[in-house]
Amino acid sequence: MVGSLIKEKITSGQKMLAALIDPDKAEMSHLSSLLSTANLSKIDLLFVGGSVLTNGNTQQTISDIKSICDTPCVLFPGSPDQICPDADAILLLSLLSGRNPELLIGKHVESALRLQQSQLEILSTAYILIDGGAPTTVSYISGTTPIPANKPGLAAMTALAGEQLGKHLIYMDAGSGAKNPIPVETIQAVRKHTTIPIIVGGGIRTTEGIKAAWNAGADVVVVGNMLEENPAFLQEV
Ligand code: 1GP
Repeated sequence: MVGSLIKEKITSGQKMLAALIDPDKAEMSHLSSLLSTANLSKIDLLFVGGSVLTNGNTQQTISDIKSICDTPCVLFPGSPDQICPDADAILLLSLLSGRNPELLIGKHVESALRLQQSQLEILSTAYILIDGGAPTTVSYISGTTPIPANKPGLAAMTALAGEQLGKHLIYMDAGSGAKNPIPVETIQAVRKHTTIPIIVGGGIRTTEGIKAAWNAGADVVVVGNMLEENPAFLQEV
């Protein structure tokens, strides 16, 4: 179970790395070279999904991944049509930084029965967008404004509200391809005020960036774009 794996790693003082796989960019040849590097680099989790898909097929991507490696696949869905029962778990995201009711509860109601039938492990997640210095697909598609990067207190209050609402995880995201990653002060503020595991991603392009997020309190760091551009960079981690 992915939730237990995260807890075990935290208990044993280990940090985790997740790779974001975008089904739109996941042809088999690309996946196999990326995942052979992922195996070598000991990536702990594969997040699969995107804010919006054009021609990608989540089901096919999960099946291709499962034929190559046994790293747990966690859905990171931008919409209910990305729910795939063959994954190991799903980040059931509530976009708490925004005020779009569809992404706070509407889509969850629509997908509740499908999720129950899928028997996917559900990881209820407080999803918090932090401004990454330029508009991102996720803020545009969700129709929400991210929390300003220089307001760590607001991020901490939002994350704490998520924990009080019973979420299992916090995912702080600057958005895929963000110009700036989330400032360490913001991660530290959220860590100080919450006790549940913290996932951090968006715009992390260096091994120093990964370590800075870990040291600031992230339990899981997510890399997407940089891994697609240069899979070898993870070998340094
Ligand atoms: C986006 O956190 C992920 O949701 C990964 O972002 O593609 O910028 O690494 P990048």
